[in-house]
Amino acid sequence: MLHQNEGPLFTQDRKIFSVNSGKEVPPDSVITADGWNVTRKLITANGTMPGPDIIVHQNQKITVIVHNHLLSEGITIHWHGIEQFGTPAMDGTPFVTQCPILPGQSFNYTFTPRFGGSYFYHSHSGVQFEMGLFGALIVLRKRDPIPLERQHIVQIQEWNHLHDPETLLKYLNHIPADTIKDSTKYQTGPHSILINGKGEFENNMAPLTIFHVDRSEPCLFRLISVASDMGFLFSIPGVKLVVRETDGEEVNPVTVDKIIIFPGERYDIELDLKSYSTGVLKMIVNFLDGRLLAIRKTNVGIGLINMTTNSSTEAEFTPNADYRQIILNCPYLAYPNEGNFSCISIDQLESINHESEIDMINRLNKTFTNFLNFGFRGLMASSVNGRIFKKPSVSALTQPQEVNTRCSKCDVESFCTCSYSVDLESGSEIILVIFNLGKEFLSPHSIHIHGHKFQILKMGLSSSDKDGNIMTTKDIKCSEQLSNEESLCYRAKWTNNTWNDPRKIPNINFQNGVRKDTFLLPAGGYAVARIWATNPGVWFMHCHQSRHLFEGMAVMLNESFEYVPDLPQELPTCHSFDNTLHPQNSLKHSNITTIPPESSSIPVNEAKKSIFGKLYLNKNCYIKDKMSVEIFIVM
Ligand SMILES: [Cu+2]
Repeated sequence: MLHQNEGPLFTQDRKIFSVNSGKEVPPDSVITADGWNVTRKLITANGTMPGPDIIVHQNQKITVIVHNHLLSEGITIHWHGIEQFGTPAMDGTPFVTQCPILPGQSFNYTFTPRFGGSYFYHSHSGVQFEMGLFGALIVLRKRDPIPLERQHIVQIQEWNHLHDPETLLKYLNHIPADTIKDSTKYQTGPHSILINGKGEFENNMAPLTIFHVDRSEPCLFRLISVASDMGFLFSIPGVKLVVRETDGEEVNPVTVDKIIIFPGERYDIELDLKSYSTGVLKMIVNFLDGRLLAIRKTNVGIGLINMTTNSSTEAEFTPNADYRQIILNCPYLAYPNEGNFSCISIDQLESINHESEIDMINRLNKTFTNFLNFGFRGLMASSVNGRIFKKPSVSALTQPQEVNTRCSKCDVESFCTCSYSVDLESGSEIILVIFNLGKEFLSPHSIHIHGHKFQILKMGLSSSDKDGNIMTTKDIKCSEQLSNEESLCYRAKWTNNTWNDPRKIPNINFQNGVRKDTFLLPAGGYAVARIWATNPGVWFMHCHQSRHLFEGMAVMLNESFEYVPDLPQELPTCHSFDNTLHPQNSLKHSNITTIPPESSSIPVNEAKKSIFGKLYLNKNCYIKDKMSVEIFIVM
């Protein structure tokens, strides 16, 4: 660690000290990460990692001015989970909804969060997210039962304290797959887990994040996975976790012991600590390794919950070895290698429909089913339906005539590289069958959608045996000619034809299936999810595990383009210099009209009344009126 004024630092007793003077240094004056004594380059918002919390009210219009202070990289900021109703150009996806903000430029992101809950913002350009450019975005509801002063934000990330993520990414692609199991040998794997930017490595007693709670009242912890690739298992040993929300969707509360949380997911949990003695509770986060998500016992992430003002004794609880613990968000029917656990899958959560979805255009009585195989090829390119996603060289939303989405080189059993785009017909009900099957490498993925939340209607979980073999689902048929194990599974169907009417699928929940913008797709299994094509725009849908995204596991949803609202005239354009563009391959754009006022479901008056730019502050952080991006050299 390196301090701006004090020079090199060392850690001791959860504190940091100057090597030169021996003096203690204030813990928030440097980004300590896991306390490893080597410097690493970071890219941050306003100089902190995580960046400042942004806390706003539901239906409050906000503007965040992003200024790019970097010398050599373009950026965009994505508002993860915010559906951007009527403001598709504010989604912050480079070359899908906007051109990157170049060094020295700024971009005003103005939008209105329509639903409450826990969200976050992060760079969607390159590896800047992994280098520290992220922060929490919390949308408060009037009816939220726990007041802001008893809410805590828990951002969980993996950390490699030696390398920059770009080097790792390139390096990893050149290592033979069979040697990757020993990731520490190549120093490619993460070394530690950070909670709100703080963690430890090999008991180095680096400073940890401490959450101060008054145990006489219930408190809310908003878990946000800002991980790059890894799944985590979260628990507070001895404490029941009452799950109230996920991804901004309120659910009938479930009480669990542990939660699996994958990159981009959020879980809001309520804790009732009245019955505990005073002292310090430990929040524990484990890495989940491999396709079976084996619980790693080392490199644990720790956060401290201090239930008194000045005690450092550990709180008492009596672990009961016979007790069968409940894990939420299992991607398998059971956890064969991991002790005494019961599983709750995500489709067992029930949504509390306090508010209906928002439609920018009218719904039609039409249903389309799309099968999307998130194919994973180990350390080679990943794809969706065999299309390895290539970023357009222009902003697809704002320069539709210049986008080439042709994937003509893709065959039923071969892949190709292209800017894959799926058209969604205006106003229709879209059933997405999302799976990970075929002869490619089976792996759980964290599937994220922009502009929508998936309503999870059904999960088709696979099962696994103790040897790590996965028994894949038989509900999906990959090919007429080949077995599922032989096919690449790019043109899949339901095995049972009657399921083409989604309402005839057994155990499907159209009533109150939970809505999530990010979910854990089981290896060898599937999810049936629903969206309504009533939010016109071009939306990115991709695996939120960065490595898989970079390799090409992404698709654009070209939704109701003729109803895309008027975009700000001044939006920058960008393109390669290429005089061989073929306009006939562009996204459908011919009848761009403004949205008919009678079909808008957002009351115009309400939008006009909303407050402009007023941000609410968390007591533990600060926010400037401008968010800037700066390089900080730390550690
Ligand atoms: Cu993935």
